[in-house]
Amino acid sequence: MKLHIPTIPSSEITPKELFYNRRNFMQLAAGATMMSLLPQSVFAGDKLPNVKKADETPTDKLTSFKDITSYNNFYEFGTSKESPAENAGSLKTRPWTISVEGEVKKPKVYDIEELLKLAPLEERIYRLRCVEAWSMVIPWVGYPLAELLKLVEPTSKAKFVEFISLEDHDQMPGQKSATLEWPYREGLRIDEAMHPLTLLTVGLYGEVLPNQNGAPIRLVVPWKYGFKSAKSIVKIRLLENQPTTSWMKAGPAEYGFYSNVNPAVDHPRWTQAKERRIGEFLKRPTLPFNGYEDQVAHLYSGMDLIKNF
Ligand SMILES: Nc1nc2c(c(=O)[nH]1)N[C@H]1C(S)=C(S)[C@@H](COP(=O)(O)O)O[C@H]1N2
Ligand SMILES: [Mo]
Repeated sequence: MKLHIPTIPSSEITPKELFYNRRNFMQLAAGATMMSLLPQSVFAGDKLPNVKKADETPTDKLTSFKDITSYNNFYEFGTSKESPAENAGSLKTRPWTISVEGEVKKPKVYDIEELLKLAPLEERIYRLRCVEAWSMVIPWVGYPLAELLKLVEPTSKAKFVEFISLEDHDQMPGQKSATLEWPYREGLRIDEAMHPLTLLTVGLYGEVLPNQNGAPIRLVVPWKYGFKSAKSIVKIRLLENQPTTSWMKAGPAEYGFYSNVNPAVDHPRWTQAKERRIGEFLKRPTLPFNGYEDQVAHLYSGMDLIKNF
């Protein structure tokens, strides 16, 4: 690497400046050597390199970066919509690993730097429908979770996949309250987890994920209510039996394991027939499977989706 040192005519340099410039140069040189030895990391706000643009652009207008990053549900940082953006600065996203374990032939602890390079990064513009009857349209960056699951070789007993978020009461002040059972746990059936729409997500709007959106790595399952999309994942377990999720424990009559977006099945305390798109005034009708019916309805053929809500 070549360093550009500003050249100042020697006649104008005082002894003090001479010392200062020399010290600066030495620090720069030391920094450059260290940087080339360290693995390259990226942080919130950095552009993600080599992202393949989405081939399908939905007709819905994208939600603004500001709304996506300042109106969040991330109970580890408090229960109000503003608290994740205010508090998630304390989350340390390096070093970070995801342990993939359970019913797999090749369990492995993956480092985040390896996960970032595991498969080509793609932009995916998805609608996100929160169970609270609001929605957004978000240009995520990631790759199908199936790319990772294939590498660990699930055994024939692997019927479900559990996602476990970070538990660290110092970094995550919301965990000092028992608003949910910590760590946050979610789950999918194996065929849902392997579906090409299920995205292991590392960015949005072309940039590294902001902490409040689940940095450094989260799931996005666009045909299910938003809470299925676990943030800041540290463990993925393949299981023979259906896991119990944090939301099922918090309210078994309100939050089922499947939680497919379904305008025909109301939440016990409010209707799911309509939703408010963040940034819009009038409500719009909610679509079955959040508009992804053509791609995913076959996963549930023969199932009673009122019982399996
Ligand atoms: N670990 C964890 N993951 C989580 C949540 C949470 O509180 N903790 N909230 C969920 C809910 S209810 C929604 S709607 C989405 C919101 O994602 P976003 O803030 O990136 O829009 O994250 C989901 N993932
Ligand atoms: Mo949600």
